Amino acid sequence: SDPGQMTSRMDVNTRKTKLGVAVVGSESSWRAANTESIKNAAGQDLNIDLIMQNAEGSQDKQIEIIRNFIKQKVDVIAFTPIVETGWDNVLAEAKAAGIPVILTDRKVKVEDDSLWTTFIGSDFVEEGRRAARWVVEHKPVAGETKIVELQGTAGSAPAIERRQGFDEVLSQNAGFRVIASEIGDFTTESGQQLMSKVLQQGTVPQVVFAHNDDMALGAIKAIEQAGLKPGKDVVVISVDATKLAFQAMLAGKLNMSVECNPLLGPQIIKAAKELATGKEIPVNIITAESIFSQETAKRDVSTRKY
Ligand code: GYE
Repeated sequence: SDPGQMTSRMDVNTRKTKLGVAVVGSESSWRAANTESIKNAAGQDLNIDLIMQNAEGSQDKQIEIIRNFIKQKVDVIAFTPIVETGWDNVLAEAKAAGIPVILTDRKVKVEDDSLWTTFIGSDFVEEGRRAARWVVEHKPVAGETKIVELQGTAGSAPAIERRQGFDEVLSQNAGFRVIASEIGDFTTESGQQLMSKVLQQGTVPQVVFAHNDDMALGAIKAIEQAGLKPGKDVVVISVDATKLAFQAMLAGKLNMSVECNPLLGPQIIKAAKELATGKEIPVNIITAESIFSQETAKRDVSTRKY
Protein backbone atom coordinates (compact mmCIF):
# COMPACT_ATOMS: atom_id res chain seq x y z
CA SER A 1 0.00 0.00 0.00
CA ASP A 2 0.93 3.67 -0.22
CA PRO A 3 3.70 4.30 2.33
CA GLY A 4 2.65 7.93 2.76
CA GLN A 5 -0.78 6.85 3.86
CA MET A 6 0.71 4.38 6.33
CA THR A 7 2.75 7.07 8.02
CA SER A 8 -0.24 9.31 8.56
CA ARG A 9 -2.28 6.47 9.96
CA MET A 10 0.55 5.63 12.34
CA ASP A 11 0.75 9.26 13.36
CA VAL A 12 -2.86 9.21 14.46
CA ASN A 13 -2.26 6.11 16.53
CA THR A 14 0.93 7.21 18.24
CA ARG A 15 0.37 10.93 18.64
CA LYS A 16 -0.88 12.09 22.03
CA THR A 17 -4.55 13.02 22.28
CA LYS A 18 -4.84 16.68 23.17
CA LEU A 19 -7.81 16.97 25.52
CA GLY A 20 -9.24 20.35 26.56
CA VAL A 21 -11.30 20.23 29.76
CA ALA A 22 -13.40 23.24 30.82
CA VAL A 23 -14.14 22.74 34.51
CA VAL A 24 -17.29 24.52 35.71
CA GLY A 25 -15.94 25.93 38.97
CA SER A 26 -14.88 25.10 42.53
CA GLU A 27 -18.28 25.22 44.18
CA SER A 28 -18.29 21.96 46.14
CA SER A 29 -16.24 19.09 47.49
CA TRP A 30 -17.90 16.94 44.82
CA ARG A 31 -16.35 19.24 42.21
CA ALA A 32 -12.93 19.07 43.87
CA ALA A 33 -13.07 15.26 43.71
CA ASN A 34 -14.27 15.34 40.11
CA THR A 35 -11.48 17.71 39.01
CA GLU A 36 -8.86 15.60 40.81
CA SER A 37 -10.20 12.44 39.21
CA ILE A 38 -9.82 13.89 35.70
CA LYS A 39 -6.31 15.21 36.47
CA ASN A 40 -5.20 11.88 37.92
CA ALA A 41 -6.59 9.78 35.11
CA ALA A 42 -4.94 12.05 32.53
CA GLY A 43 -1.68 12.10 34.48
CA GLN A 44 -1.51 8.32 34.45
CA ASP A 45 -2.01 8.11 30.72
CA LEU A 46 1.05 8.78 28.61
CA ASN A 47 -1.09 9.23 25.52
CA ILE A 48 -3.09 12.13 26.92
CA ASP A 49 -2.07 15.74 26.81
CA LEU A 50 -4.47 17.51 29.20
CA ILE A 51 -5.26 21.21 29.10
CA MET A 52 -7.56 21.97 32.02
CA GLN A 53 -9.14 25.32 32.71
CA ASN A 54 -11.59 26.51 35.38
CA ALA A 55 -14.54 28.74 34.44
CA GLU A 56 -15.12 29.75 38.08
CA GLY A 57 -18.87 29.46 37.80
CA SER A 58 -19.26 31.73 34.76
CA GLN A 59 -20.88 30.56 31.54
CA ASP A 60 -19.24 33.39 29.57
CA LYS A 61 -15.86 32.31 30.82
CA GLN A 62 -16.59 28.69 30.01
CA ILE A 63 -17.54 29.64 26.44
CA GLU A 64 -14.32 31.63 26.14
CA ILE A 65 -12.29 28.65 27.34
CA ILE A 66 -13.96 26.37 24.78
CA ARG A 67 -13.32 28.89 22.00
CA ASN A 68 -9.65 28.89 22.98
CA PHE A 69 -9.56 25.10 22.84
CA ILE A 70 -10.95 25.30 19.31
CA LYS A 71 -8.28 27.85 18.37
CA GLN A 72 -5.58 25.60 19.82
CA LYS A 73 -6.94 22.74 17.70
CA VAL A 74 -7.33 20.26 20.55
CA ASP A 75 -8.44 16.77 19.50
CA VAL A 76 -11.33 16.50 21.96
CA ILE A 77 -13.18 18.91 24.27
CA ALA A 78 -14.79 17.80 27.53
CA PHE A 79 -16.80 20.18 29.67
CA THR A 80 -19.36 20.41 32.44
CA PRO A 81 -21.98 22.90 31.25
CA ILE A 82 -22.82 25.16 34.18
CA VAL A 83 -26.41 25.55 32.96
CA GLU A 84 -28.35 23.60 30.34
CA THR A 85 -28.96 26.32 27.74
CA GLY A 86 -26.91 28.80 25.72
CA TRP A 87 -24.42 26.41 24.12
CA ASP A 88 -25.70 26.17 20.53
CA ASN A 89 -23.22 28.62 19.01
CA VAL A 90 -20.01 27.53 20.64
CA LEU A 91 -20.82 23.85 20.13
CA ALA A 92 -21.56 24.52 16.46
CA GLU A 93 -18.12 26.13 16.23
CA ALA A 94 -16.51 23.02 17.73
CA LYS A 95 -18.41 20.81 15.31
CA ALA A 96 -17.40 22.95 12.34
CA ALA A 97 -13.78 22.57 13.47
CA GLY A 98 -14.25 18.79 13.60
CA ILE A 99 -13.67 18.57 17.36
CA PRO A 100 -15.84 16.05 19.22
CA VAL A 101 -17.35 17.26 22.51
CA ILE A 102 -17.89 15.16 25.63
CA LEU A 103 -20.40 16.41 28.20
CA THR A 104 -19.09 15.49 31.60
CA ASP A 105 -21.50 15.27 34.53
CA ARG A 106 -24.07 17.90 33.36
CA LYS A 107 -26.27 17.90 30.29
CA VAL A 108 -27.19 20.59 27.74
CA LYS A 109 -30.40 21.51 25.93
CA VAL A 110 -29.51 22.40 22.34
CA GLU A 111 -31.52 22.44 19.11
CA ASP A 112 -29.20 19.94 17.49
CA ASP A 113 -28.05 16.99 19.60
CA SER A 114 -25.37 16.10 17.06
CA LEU A 115 -23.39 19.03 18.52
CA TRP A 116 -22.15 16.74 21.31
CA THR A 117 -21.06 13.14 21.15
CA THR A 118 -21.48 11.58 24.58
CA PHE A 119 -22.69 12.32 28.10
CA ILE A 120 -20.77 10.76 31.00
CA GLY A 121 -22.42 11.18 34.38
CA SER A 122 -25.34 10.44 36.65
CA ASP A 123 -29.08 10.09 36.32
CA PHE A 124 -30.11 13.20 38.28
CA VAL A 125 -33.85 12.54 37.98
CA GLU A 126 -33.34 9.16 39.62
CA GLU A 127 -31.27 10.81 42.36
CA GLY A 128 -34.21 13.10 43.12
CA ARG A 129 -36.58 10.13 43.17
CA ARG A 130 -34.28 8.27 45.55
CA ALA A 131 -34.28 11.22 47.95
CA ALA A 132 -38.09 11.42 47.87
CA ARG A 133 -38.55 7.66 48.25
CA TRP A 134 -36.45 7.79 51.40
CA VAL A 135 -38.61 10.62 52.78
CA VAL A 136 -41.77 8.67 52.00
CA GLU A 137 -40.37 5.56 53.72
CA HIS A 138 -39.22 7.52 56.76
CA LYS A 139 -42.19 9.87 57.08
CA PRO A 140 -41.29 11.81 60.25
CA VAL A 141 -44.80 12.91 61.32
CA ALA A 142 -48.26 11.44 61.09
CA GLY A 143 -49.87 14.53 59.53
CA GLU A 144 -48.55 16.61 56.70
CA THR A 145 -44.76 16.55 56.29
CA LYS A 146 -43.46 20.02 55.48
CA ILE A 147 -40.37 20.06 53.31
CA VAL A 148 -37.91 22.81 52.44
CA GLU A 149 -35.94 22.28 49.26
CA LEU A 150 -32.56 23.95 48.71
CA GLN A 151 -31.88 23.96 45.01
CA GLY A 152 -28.53 24.00 43.26
CA THR A 153 -27.52 26.50 40.57
CA ALA A 154 -30.55 27.85 38.67
CA GLY A 155 -30.80 26.34 35.21
CA SER A 156 -28.25 23.59 35.87
CA ALA A 157 -29.10 20.01 34.93
CA PRO A 158 -28.62 18.60 38.46
CA ALA A 159 -30.89 21.27 40.02
CA ILE A 160 -33.61 20.92 37.38
CA GLU A 161 -33.60 17.13 37.33
CA ARG A 162 -33.18 16.41 41.05
CA ARG A 163 -36.14 18.68 41.67
CA GLN A 164 -38.13 16.93 38.94
CA GLY A 165 -37.48 13.43 40.32
CA PHE A 166 -38.17 14.54 43.89
CA ASP A 167 -41.50 16.17 42.94
CA GLU A 168 -42.50 13.20 40.82
CA VAL A 169 -42.33 10.74 43.73
CA LEU A 170 -43.84 13.13 46.29
CA SER A 171 -46.79 13.84 44.01
CA GLN A 172 -47.58 10.13 43.99
CA ASN A 173 -47.80 10.05 47.79
CA ALA A 174 -50.24 11.89 50.06
CA GLY A 175 -49.11 13.96 53.05
CA PHE A 176 -46.03 15.74 51.73
CA ARG A 177 -45.72 19.40 50.89
CA VAL A 178 -42.73 21.43 49.72
CA ILE A 179 -43.39 24.68 51.60
CA ALA A 180 -40.36 26.50 50.23
CA SER A 181 -37.95 25.85 47.38
CA GLU A 182 -35.01 28.23 47.50
CA ILE A 183 -32.40 28.66 44.80
CA GLY A 184 -28.73 28.46 45.79
CA ASP A 185 -25.54 27.58 43.96
CA PHE A 186 -24.31 24.27 45.44
CA THR A 187 -22.07 26.05 47.99
CA THR A 188 -22.12 25.64 51.78
CA GLU A 189 -22.59 29.41 52.18
CA SER A 190 -25.70 29.44 50.02
CA GLY A 191 -27.15 26.50 51.97
CA GLN A 192 -26.58 28.30 55.25
CA GLN A 193 -27.98 31.62 54.03
CA LEU A 194 -31.11 30.14 52.52
CA MET A 195 -31.84 27.98 55.54
CA SER A 196 -31.33 30.91 57.95
CA LYS A 197 -33.74 32.97 55.88
CA VAL A 198 -36.38 30.23 55.99
CA LEU A 199 -36.01 29.77 59.75
CA GLN A 200 -36.05 33.53 60.40
CA GLN A 201 -39.40 33.69 58.61
CA GLY A 202 -40.67 31.41 61.35
CA THR A 203 -40.99 28.30 59.21
CA VAL A 204 -39.67 25.08 60.75
CA PRO A 205 -39.95 22.21 58.27
CA GLN A 206 -39.75 18.54 59.21
CA VAL A 207 -37.45 17.82 56.29
CA VAL A 208 -34.78 19.73 54.37
CA PHE A 209 -33.82 18.37 50.97
CA ALA A 210 -30.60 19.98 49.76
CA HIS A 211 -29.49 19.38 46.18
CA ASN A 212 -25.95 18.61 47.36
CA ASP A 213 -24.01 17.83 50.52
CA ASP A 214 -22.30 21.20 50.75
CA MET A 215 -25.66 22.99 50.85
CA ALA A 216 -26.90 20.48 53.44
CA LEU A 217 -23.84 21.18 55.60
CA GLY A 218 -24.65 24.90 55.40
CA ALA A 219 -28.28 24.20 56.31
CA ILE A 220 -27.12 22.13 59.29
CA LYS A 221 -25.18 25.15 60.59
CA ALA A 222 -28.22 27.39 60.19
CA ILE A 223 -30.45 24.88 62.00
CA GLU A 224 -27.97 24.71 64.89
CA GLN A 225 -27.74 28.50 65.03
CA ALA A 226 -31.52 28.59 65.42
CA GLY A 227 -31.19 26.36 68.48
CA LEU A 228 -32.58 23.24 66.79
CA LYS A 229 -31.04 19.81 66.32
CA PRO A 230 -30.31 18.90 62.70
CA GLY A 231 -30.94 15.22 62.04
CA LYS A 232 -33.52 15.12 64.86
CA ASP A 233 -35.75 18.22 65.06
CA VAL A 234 -35.27 18.70 61.36
CA VAL A 235 -34.42 15.75 59.10
CA VAL A 236 -31.72 16.72 56.60
CA ILE A 237 -31.07 14.83 53.37
CA SER A 238 -28.94 15.58 50.32
CA VAL A 239 -27.12 14.29 47.27
CA ASP A 240 -23.44 13.40 46.52
CA ALA A 241 -22.46 11.25 49.55
CA THR A 242 -19.05 12.84 50.02
CA LYS A 243 -16.77 12.09 52.98
CA LEU A 244 -17.99 15.24 54.73
CA ALA A 245 -21.54 13.97 54.40
CA PHE A 246 -20.50 10.66 55.94
CA GLN A 247 -18.97 12.53 58.88
CA ALA A 248 -22.19 14.50 59.32
CA MET A 249 -24.19 11.26 59.19
CA LEU A 250 -21.92 9.70 61.82
CA ALA A 251 -22.48 12.80 63.98
CA GLY A 252 -26.23 12.25 63.59
CA LYS A 253 -26.76 15.60 61.86
CA LEU A 254 -27.38 14.45 58.31
CA ASN A 255 -29.91 11.67 57.84
CA MET A 256 -29.23 10.43 54.32
CA SER A 257 -27.29 11.23 51.16
CA VAL A 258 -28.00 9.92 47.69
CA GLU A 259 -24.80 8.87 45.96
CA CYS A 260 -23.53 10.87 43.00
CA ASN A 261 -20.15 9.61 41.91
CA PRO A 262 -17.63 12.31 40.85
CA LEU A 263 -14.86 9.85 39.94
CA LEU A 264 -15.46 10.13 36.22
CA GLY A 265 -11.84 10.73 35.17
CA PRO A 266 -11.01 7.25 33.84
CA GLN A 267 -14.20 7.10 31.74
CA ILE A 268 -13.61 10.59 30.34
CA ILE A 269 -10.04 9.77 29.34
CA LYS A 270 -11.12 6.48 27.75
CA ALA A 271 -13.87 8.21 25.78
CA ALA A 272 -11.54 11.01 24.66
CA LYS A 273 -9.01 8.54 23.28
CA GLU A 274 -11.71 6.57 21.49
CA LEU A 275 -13.20 9.71 19.94
CA ALA A 276 -9.76 10.91 18.84
CA THR A 277 -9.33 7.74 16.81
CA GLY A 278 -12.77 8.08 15.28
CA LYS A 279 -14.38 5.28 17.25
CA GLU A 280 -18.14 5.31 17.85
CA ILE A 281 -19.00 5.41 21.54
CA PRO A 282 -22.32 5.29 23.47
CA VAL A 283 -24.40 8.50 23.62
CA ASN A 284 -24.95 8.06 27.36
CA ILE A 285 -22.55 6.55 29.87
CA ILE A 286 -24.48 6.53 33.14
CA THR A 287 -22.91 5.86 36.55
CA ALA A 288 -24.42 3.17 38.81
CA GLU A 289 -25.28 4.61 42.25
CA SER A 290 -27.11 3.98 45.53
CA ILE A 291 -27.98 5.80 48.77
CA PHE A 292 -26.29 6.01 52.18
CA SER A 293 -27.91 6.64 55.55
CA GLN A 294 -26.84 6.95 59.18
CA GLU A 295 -27.41 3.21 59.61
CA THR A 296 -24.86 2.27 56.95
CA ALA A 297 -22.48 5.25 57.28
CA LYS A 298 -20.34 3.55 59.92
CA ARG A 299 -19.76 0.57 57.69
CA ASP A 300 -19.09 2.53 54.50
CA VAL A 301 -17.08 5.53 55.69
CA SER A 302 -13.74 3.69 55.72
CA THR A 303 -13.95 2.79 52.05
CA ARG A 304 -15.21 6.20 50.89
CA LYS A 305 -12.94 7.61 48.16
CA TYR A 306 -14.29 11.18 47.91
O1 GYE B 1 -23.96 17.31 42.87
C1 GYE B 1 -22.69 19.28 43.21
C2 GYE B 1 -21.80 20.01 42.28
O2 GYE B 1 -23.00 18.61 38.69
C3 GYE B 1 -23.35 16.55 39.75
O3 GYE B 1 -22.45 19.88 41.03
C4 GYE B 1 -22.75 17.90 39.83
C5 GYE B 1 -23.18 18.70 41.04
C6 GYE B 1 -22.93 18.06 42.38
O4 GYE B 1 -21.46 21.23 42.65
O5 GYE B 1 -22.09 19.04 44.45
